[in-house]
Amino acid sequence: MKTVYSEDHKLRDAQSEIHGGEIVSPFECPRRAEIILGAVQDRGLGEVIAPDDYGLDPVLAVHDRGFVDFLATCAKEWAAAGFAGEALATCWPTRTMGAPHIPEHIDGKIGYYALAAETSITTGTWLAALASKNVALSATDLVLTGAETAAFGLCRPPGHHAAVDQFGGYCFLNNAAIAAEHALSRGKARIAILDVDFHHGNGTQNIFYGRDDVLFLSVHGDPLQAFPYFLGHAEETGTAAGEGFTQNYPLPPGATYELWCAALQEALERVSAFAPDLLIVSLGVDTYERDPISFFKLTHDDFFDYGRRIGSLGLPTVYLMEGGYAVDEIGINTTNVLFGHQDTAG
Ligand code: SP5
Ligand code: ZN
Repeated sequence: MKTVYSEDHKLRDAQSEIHGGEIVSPFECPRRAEIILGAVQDRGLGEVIAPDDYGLDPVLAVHDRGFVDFLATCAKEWAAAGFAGEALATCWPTRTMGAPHIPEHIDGKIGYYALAAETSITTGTWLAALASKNVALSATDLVLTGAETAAFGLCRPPGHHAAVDQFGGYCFLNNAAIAAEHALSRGKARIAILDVDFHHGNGTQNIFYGRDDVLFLSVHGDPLQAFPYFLGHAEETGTAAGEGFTQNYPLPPGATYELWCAALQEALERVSAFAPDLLIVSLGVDTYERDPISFFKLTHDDFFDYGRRIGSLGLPTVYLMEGGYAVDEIGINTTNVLFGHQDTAG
């Protein structure tokens, strides 16, 4: 299986994350991608190639123009406002306020476009996010052109928390959604997105909630107990034309592979019944038993096993990297899924 990778991910190198009331060094760090790349190379998964540049059109097919402009200029505006640290949101349009206007001051604007406070915006963030969506699009094109039956986009920063006009949860542009929309624009009729990251893919759900051409399925920590806390419940199944095209599988703290795999099997049956032209897997490996911010109990072997299950669907498949914060073991866990896939799909 080929891997698409860009060094530009290193431009996203934030120093601050709000965690447990402290400012800590971010869990989502450049070393994550380096360790995954190392495992891809050391274990001989396949060729590693650089992405093409797809420009902004595929981004604007998914995200709001004002949001995209905000991401592109936020770090500069923050510095120009005289703030010394990285850009962090501290004030939101909450349930009692709504948002009748978009603030002009960057301190207000960042609150309008943020869905969580933990994620800072730095000077290199925008270029890294652009490179990450190019990685996703290039990996998708490897499969769309028929050149490959499966491909791995080593995306960083991740994307699945990014909504139409919100960033957060370490995500800025929704790589999986951008890839799905791109595949539709290239003549594919039906796309399935299977999100196996520990966290609910609230952004992806948000983007496709009213649509019947993209099936969204997510297995994740119950939002009553885990980030992103306000979306990802089992009763969210889509709206209007999209009714029945979203399915969530929230699982409780301590969930083992037995429970997790039962949910995955249900999701895979939904994928098969939908018979998509393309399967996009939002691949987060923060389901790992020693992940520092998550609560599932998957082992190294479990990642290989579920890769086999996904591969046995026999669908054109693009894996796009999302989360995973047990950095020393992120390479083995990620490549285990990809080798598992290859083991059945050939
Ligand atoms: C892409 C991705 O995996 N994003 C995750 C963003 C999670 N950010 C908030 C984490 C809050 C963690 N609280 C954990 C308490 C653990 N003891
Ligand atoms: Zn995650």
